[in-house]
Amino acid sequence: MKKAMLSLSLLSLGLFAADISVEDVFVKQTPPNAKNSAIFLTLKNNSDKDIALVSAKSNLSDKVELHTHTNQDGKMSMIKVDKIDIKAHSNTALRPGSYHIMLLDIKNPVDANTRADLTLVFDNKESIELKNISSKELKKPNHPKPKGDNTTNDKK
Ligand SMILES: [Cu+2]
Repeated sequence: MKKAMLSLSLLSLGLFAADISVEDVFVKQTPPNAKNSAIFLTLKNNSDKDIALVSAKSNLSDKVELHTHTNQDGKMSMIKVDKIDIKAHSNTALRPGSYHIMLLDIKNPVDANTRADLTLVFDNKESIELKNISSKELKKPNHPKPKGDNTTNDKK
């Protein structure tokens, strides 16, 4: 058991750059004819300075953008952002419904066998290369309740 823990921590050390580390990275699986996907991850800033993610590249798409979601008048929409900030000694999570690395015009649909490579470039000139990122199936967000369904949590 101890041996397994050790090799696991060595493995994660491999993902460390000096100032930024990456956790919980995955690419979203898509339907067979999908045009777009996204990569999600958590960025950890281990330094004393604020750092920003400024661009990304991937083998899955030639058009990779940094995006976030906004909620305007109750409508969720995606917008492109120039950078994603990671404050000193804190984490920024790229998660469904929030920040994400958008893969536009993907070359192939993303299925369970897809492995993604990803390069992250930061404003301190550091970059991080991640290889063989596995994919994950995301559950659809909760469907709106059908009209007239006033279901509550009351159990009778
Ligand atoms: Cu997007």
